[in-house]
Amino acid sequence: MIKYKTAGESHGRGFNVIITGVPAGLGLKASDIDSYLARRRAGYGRGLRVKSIEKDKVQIISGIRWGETIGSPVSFFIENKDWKNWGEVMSVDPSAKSAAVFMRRPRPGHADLAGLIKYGRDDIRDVLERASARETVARVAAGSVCLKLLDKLSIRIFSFTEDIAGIRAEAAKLNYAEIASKAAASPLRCIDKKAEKKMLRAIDAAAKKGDTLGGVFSVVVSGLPPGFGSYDEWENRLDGRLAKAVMAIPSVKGVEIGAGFGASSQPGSKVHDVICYGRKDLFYRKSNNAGGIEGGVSNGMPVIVRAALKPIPSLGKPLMSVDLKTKKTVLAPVVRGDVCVVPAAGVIGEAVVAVEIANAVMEKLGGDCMKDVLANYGSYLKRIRPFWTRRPDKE
Ligand code: EPS
Repeated sequence: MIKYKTAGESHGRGFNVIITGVPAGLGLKASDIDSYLARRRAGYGRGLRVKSIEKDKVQIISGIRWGETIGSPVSFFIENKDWKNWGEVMSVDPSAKSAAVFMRRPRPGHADLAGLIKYGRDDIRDVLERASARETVARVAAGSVCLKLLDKLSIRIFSFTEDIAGIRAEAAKLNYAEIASKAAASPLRCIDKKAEKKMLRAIDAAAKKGDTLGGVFSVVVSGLPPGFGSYDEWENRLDGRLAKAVMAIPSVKGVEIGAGFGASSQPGSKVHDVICYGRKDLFYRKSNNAGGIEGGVSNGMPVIVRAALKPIPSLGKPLMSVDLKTKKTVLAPVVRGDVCVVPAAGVIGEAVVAVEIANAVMEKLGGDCMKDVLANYGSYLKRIRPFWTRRPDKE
């Protein structure tokens, strides 16, 4: 099993991430991971801190020697460059407490009030520091290891922005490689230039008004053969595992697999993907409303996961709240933040999906080193050869 844990606070020293279960012999360089981290920081609508303060470079602490994993836990440290400005506020020294200004106005939509009640704290800072989406830098670092692993098996993952504040990108008749490269070239990771223009304008208008915007991103897994995930126990279903990982991204409020909610309003005859057989393609589906998963098992079609994000809760023009001490109605505080994080969330989506897919792959194939993983994969692909074959030209 590939598992990871993160530790760190938004304005603390930085983030640790420990990833266990990574097979030995996987080539990994710090620069590979850094390039994923840079993609997460990018995107129009990000705030001052991610644009100009944070650099997000991993320090490899363990698990890698001479450019390869060695089978021990892989761990990274990612420094918060902003920490130097927060040394006093985030001090571990008890004497710093007397000078601290407590945050007592919880922001609607944030973890502020619920977290304060839960952990019995007096200062909202104790809550927001860990609830902050800054933590996703560590998730992306973990995901980038899994993306590398999956790449060795020709399983590729990419994302794109489908919607910002109700402005929908038109679906284009492009193959997946073209969608991925168009998304990478767009400041919003959007492949529809016309929609992108409107989205950019909407973000500028929201920023001017001190408001924030949500949206929808899609993650696609291409090249995943049938048979990963299982219906044997409820928690092994691949769709359930993906939904949990994607729903746990900050601000995500809805997750769909394939046609998702849209499937509920159609009759079964219009929803289910007809099974076909061709000499070259072998068994394939005419459509992909199932989003590549049937019965909790991958069916050989691309896996499609879509997520809806609420607008982030730190508003430039704040909503009303209540002061925790005086119980008086007050404005929530204005804190520095982002206007729209949908493009960044897509990159985080790729990472958390990669962890789940890599996990399903390792669970099925086993293997302590890449040689074993690849040999086991080869033998599985050989066994299912009468049913499924990779067709990159069709993806
Ligand atoms: C965040 C608030 C902002 C974001 C931060 C997440 O930070 P700050 O309050 O320091 O300006 O910039 O995201 C990141 C720093 C990041 O790397 O994603 C929040 O409250 O969730």
